[in-house]
Amino acid sequence: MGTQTKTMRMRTKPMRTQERPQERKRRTAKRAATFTRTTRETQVQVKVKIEGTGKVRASTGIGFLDHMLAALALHGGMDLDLRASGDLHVDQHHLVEDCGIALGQALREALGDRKGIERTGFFAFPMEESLALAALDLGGRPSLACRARFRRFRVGDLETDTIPEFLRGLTRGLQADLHVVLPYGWNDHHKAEALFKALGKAMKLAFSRDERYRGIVASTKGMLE
Ligand SMILES: [Mn+2]
Repeated sequence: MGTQTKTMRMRTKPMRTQERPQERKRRTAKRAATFTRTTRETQVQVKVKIEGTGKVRASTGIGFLDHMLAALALHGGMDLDLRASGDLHVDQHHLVEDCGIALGQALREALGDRKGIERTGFFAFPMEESLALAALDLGGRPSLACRARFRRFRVGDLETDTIPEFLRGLTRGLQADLHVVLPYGWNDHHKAEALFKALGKAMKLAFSRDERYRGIVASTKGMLE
């Protein structure tokens, strides 16, 4: 009887193989990347640090896009320096889409093997009369669902029909599945800004590290593809 009680009270430490100092360093290091994308149409340079300190600079030649990128980075808790130039004399399509692709690629490089991270994130961001929802999965399969309508052709100097193109580029660069919804709202500035802020917050959560996933990817398959 006594022996049995003793056995039941026994506690076992979780089996965890000793972590090499090198692995620990990599697991806890600040995640950052620099990425440049050059085509005949545009050039985009991105520097990003996932564990940021509020240093954000965006310069694309489109003021409202700069404002949106700054909002995304700030609410995503990351440092961002994004500079872009290109064929704005054609229209904004190439440049905005390529900014999305390049930002996605830079983030993808900064994330590395995606081990030890939350992987998914979502957020509902209110902005006065508008609400934006964003749900993100870093599962490795690029896909976009965008349910967002704008009243005007432009918001500030940004053509509103390029917003889904930015998001599509981002999902391709980042290898992520992204859903954004604007269930209601009136003012286009508020709607766009709420959308980018919701996305930043969803990213912050999806990128965050969780000790419970140490050394593994958060997938029952054991890999992300
Ligand atoms: Mn604003």
